[in-house]
Amino acid sequence: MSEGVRAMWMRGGTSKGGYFLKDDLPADAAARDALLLRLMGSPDPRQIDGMGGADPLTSKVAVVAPSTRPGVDVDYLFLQVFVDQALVSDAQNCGNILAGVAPFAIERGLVKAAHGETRVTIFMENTGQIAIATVPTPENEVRYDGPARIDGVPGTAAPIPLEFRDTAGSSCGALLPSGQAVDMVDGVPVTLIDNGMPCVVLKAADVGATGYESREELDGATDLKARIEAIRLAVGARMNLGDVSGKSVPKMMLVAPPRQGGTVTVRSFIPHRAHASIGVLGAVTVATACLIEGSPAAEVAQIPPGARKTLSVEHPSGETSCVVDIDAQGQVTSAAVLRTARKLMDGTVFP
Ligand code: NQM
Repeated sequence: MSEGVRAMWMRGGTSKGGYFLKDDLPADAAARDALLLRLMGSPDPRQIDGMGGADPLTSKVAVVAPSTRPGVDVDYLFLQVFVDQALVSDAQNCGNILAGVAPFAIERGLVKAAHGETRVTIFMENTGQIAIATVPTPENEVRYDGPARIDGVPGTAAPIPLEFRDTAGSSCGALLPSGQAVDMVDGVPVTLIDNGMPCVVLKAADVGATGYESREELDGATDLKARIEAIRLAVGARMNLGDVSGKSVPKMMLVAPPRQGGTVTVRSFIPHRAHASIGVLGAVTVATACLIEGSPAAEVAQIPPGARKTLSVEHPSGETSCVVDIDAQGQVTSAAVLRTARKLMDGTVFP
């Protein structure tokens, strides 16, 4: 590997990371993970000797391959490269890095660009589910610039809508893995829920927070972090995730009433640092929690009427809108989130 590895670096939504063709990485998972740790510069809180940005949100990897599944264009494996531990985890999905997968697949020739826009069907290997990304390709080439704005990213870029179906129970086996809307953990009412991302949703006020803190305030709140980590560790087995001490899931979602005219306000821990905004599937999962009667999220949420709802999740850098379809039983049947992506570098990285 001393000659380097072919890679593209991209911003996907509000995250950033390396995009690799599966064939450009070692086939053996242990060798692949060792290489990725080296490329990112982990473990080191500054990742000074690598490409990582010293933040879980910029220490991410997409591994992409042509798919052999019927009706699917590409397979996408997401890997979280921990910043300060020698750990690479495939235990979660990432809807932000997902935003760069379709442009990358087109750029690498795995998918032929249509004239106008190209729909790319992506199998998300981490959770075994499908997402459909639509990429503007006006001249049969990916267009990155455009008018779409997402909170947490300066400026505008080409819109890449992402559609998700059948995300309930992606990692936990059921939308509500404990079988209940509310569980009591350490005296705090929580909803254990997975609509694409395993999450523990609780009222910020129940753990002594407001839900309107900045990322920096939350990262500095040692007692609060210890309290919610104790809750997280206690629910791993109930969420069918086992011992979660070395895992990046479940995410901890502290909710409060909306302040900007949206549906709900969230401060998320992913799980040990506060998120600068919110994850894509994390947002879909919290939005779904708001629709569950009797849940802590439902108590603080403002829900708009109709079978197709735009649920605006307010977060530290703005809001993320999730468009969800609801069936007659009140279940979410599909969700869509608008993202953008940007190609930053295409070349060779050296271990
Ligand atoms: O929830 C961060 C992110 C994510 C994950 C995290 C994500 C999602 O913002 O789909 O995108 O929760 O670790 O990239």
